Amino acid sequence: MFRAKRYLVTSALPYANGPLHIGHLAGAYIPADIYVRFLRLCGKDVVYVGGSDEHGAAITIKALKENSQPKDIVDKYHEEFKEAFKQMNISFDIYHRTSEKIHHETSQEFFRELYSKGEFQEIESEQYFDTEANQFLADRYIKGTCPKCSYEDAYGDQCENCGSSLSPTELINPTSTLSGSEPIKRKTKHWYLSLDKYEDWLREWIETGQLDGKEHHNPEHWKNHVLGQCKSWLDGGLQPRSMTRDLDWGVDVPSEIPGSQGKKLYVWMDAPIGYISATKQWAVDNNKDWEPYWKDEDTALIHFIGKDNIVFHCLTFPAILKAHGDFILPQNVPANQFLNLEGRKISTSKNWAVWVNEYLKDMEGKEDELRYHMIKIMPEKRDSEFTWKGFQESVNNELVNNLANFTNRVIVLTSKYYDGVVPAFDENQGISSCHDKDELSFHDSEMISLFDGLAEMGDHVRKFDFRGAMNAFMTVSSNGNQFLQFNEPWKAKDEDPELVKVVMNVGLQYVVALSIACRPFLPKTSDKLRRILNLEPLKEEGEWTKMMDTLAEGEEQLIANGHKIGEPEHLFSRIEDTVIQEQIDKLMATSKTDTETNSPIKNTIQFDDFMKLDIRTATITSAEAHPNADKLLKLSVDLGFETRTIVSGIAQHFDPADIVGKKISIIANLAPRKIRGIESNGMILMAEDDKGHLAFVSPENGMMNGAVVR
Ligand code: B3M
Ligand code: ZN
Repeated sequence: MFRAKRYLVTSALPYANGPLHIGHLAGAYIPADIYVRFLRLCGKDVVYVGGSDEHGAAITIKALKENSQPKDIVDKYHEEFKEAFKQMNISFDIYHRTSEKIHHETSQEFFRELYSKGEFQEIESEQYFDTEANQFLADRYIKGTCPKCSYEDAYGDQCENCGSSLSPTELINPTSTLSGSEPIKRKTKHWYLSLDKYEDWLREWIETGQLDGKEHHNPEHWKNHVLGQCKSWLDGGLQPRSMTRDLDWGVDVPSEIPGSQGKKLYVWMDAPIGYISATKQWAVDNNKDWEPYWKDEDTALIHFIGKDNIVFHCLTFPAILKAHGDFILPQNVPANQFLNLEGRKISTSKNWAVWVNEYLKDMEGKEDELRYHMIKIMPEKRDSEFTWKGFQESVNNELVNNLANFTNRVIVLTSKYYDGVVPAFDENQGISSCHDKDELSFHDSEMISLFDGLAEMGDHVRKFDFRGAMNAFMTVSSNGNQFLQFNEPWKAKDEDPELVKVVMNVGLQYVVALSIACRPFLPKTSDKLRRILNLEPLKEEGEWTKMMDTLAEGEEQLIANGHKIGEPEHLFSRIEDTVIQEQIDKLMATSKTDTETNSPIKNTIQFDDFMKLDIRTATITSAEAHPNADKLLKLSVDLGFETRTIVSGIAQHFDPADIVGKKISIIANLAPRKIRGIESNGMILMAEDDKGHLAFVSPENGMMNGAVVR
């Protein structure tokens, strides 16, 4: 079995072309931060690296649109990110940036090595060129009609409607999103990495966990959706992928390579190498050696990312590392799914987001509250949803009513009964407990319950199940609360003062344990609790392990008798309805509608074009989930003279049972096409409002099926 001697943990490098939102936090930063803090609390050797991804077409395009320079944009966002991460207490050992010299050199070294090993194929191809903007167009900046599902707003690399990955030349009626003009094809030469060559090797590594004949990792420890995505890419067959671009911003293709002029590294080649350059810089700054973290087989490399980055971290980057040689591969890539917001996808262009920097201003001091709620709803296995109401409930019902209430009661009562001094107690006191264990003293049996609860939390963290871990943590807190409730020291104080000493001592042990256990989730709260307890703040140097050892041995206490605690102070305060309502109002008021963003009226068509469409009324007679796609429904629709199957991308908007019997309109003469294995005959007309809600376009009551709409 693999035993890590050290850990190198990474969080995806955010693109420095727009502010951070809560989806970023939930996807790649909070989970990584929990993990590394826990590892440090266990005394592990861990380096946690991150940084801004400052290259890529998105940045040049933004500069072009804003009439500024790429450098100005990345400088601005890099500083903003750094500050936001700091305030959210994301504990990077280094937060680097890909515009640094050390990164350009490291990336070029990779390119040279792959080039000299003959890993690239030089391929000349025709690519879209925007003559107005005078540049080749990155896939994302070409839009057109999806050849698979006819969705008109598909991007050059992907159709968001049917999920197919596309290449820009497949799009029907392509337009440049830069100038709005129709791009022309122009020849250009690029260096392609033969991913196909690595297909078998990658498959073996991912599916069996074997690496070159040796056990590398246990694939059962990988998340299902990560394995599933990898498998579906592999099953689709890997193609050579271009590792260079025609851009004027990015890492230069090394100049000694013939034809390198004007060519830059593809951002997805250089960005993951950013993890390595960040580690190098960290080593320089801290007088350490970076190489063991990337080259020793007993290092565990863990990448925290969002699901849209899976292919790059599980296939492309590992292939690059392998092609280069001498580097280790990730032990795990615990990617998260997406976080939605108030019923809709988070969208930067529609300003449908909770921006981290605004949250930090509006909700000053409530960093841990946000962390708490994000962990609670973390999209670990499936997409999840943030609502402001949900956030409020988490804070008021859980942080205030459970954690803060329990700790505060213990502290206040200790101050009141013992003048803040941890009471010594008699081992033989007390027999009744809600968590009774046979033949153990009252105190010992409580300490064992505490140990068990904490151990459970630790198990969840190690499995990357952070929701489960925080749940276990909160259970420890509620057990403490129950214990206090059960023993009612406020009633027993006068009749049985000896018992009350035991009870209060146990309560204090719990609070100390919570001050350590909360650290990965709520670092600021940990500091606060330690201050209230008049204990040293945690340095994250093995304190968890020490605590577990102390509890396991059962001799010493987590907090010594006679220790004087500090002043009571509330850990959390309630969030009022008005505060929540303000946030909801702000979201609604500042979000943009489709018409303001990307649905302008399309190009004029002729009457003849319209007459080509055969639109008919129909009724949905059955609806069921598509077996191979969670966004799709398979519908039967009655046209009066025939019944057809239509596959429609509305599964996330309607429950199949609710739409049977609905009157609808369809395009009846659309060429049939297979959508994820099912042939679809026609398209349902849907209206979408500015909030992304969908409605059928239904004829008025009484209209027959199959009537012509014109
Ligand atoms: N910047 C994409 C993203 O933010 C990309 C991640 C790079 S990780 C090496 O989703
Ligand atoms: Zn499509």
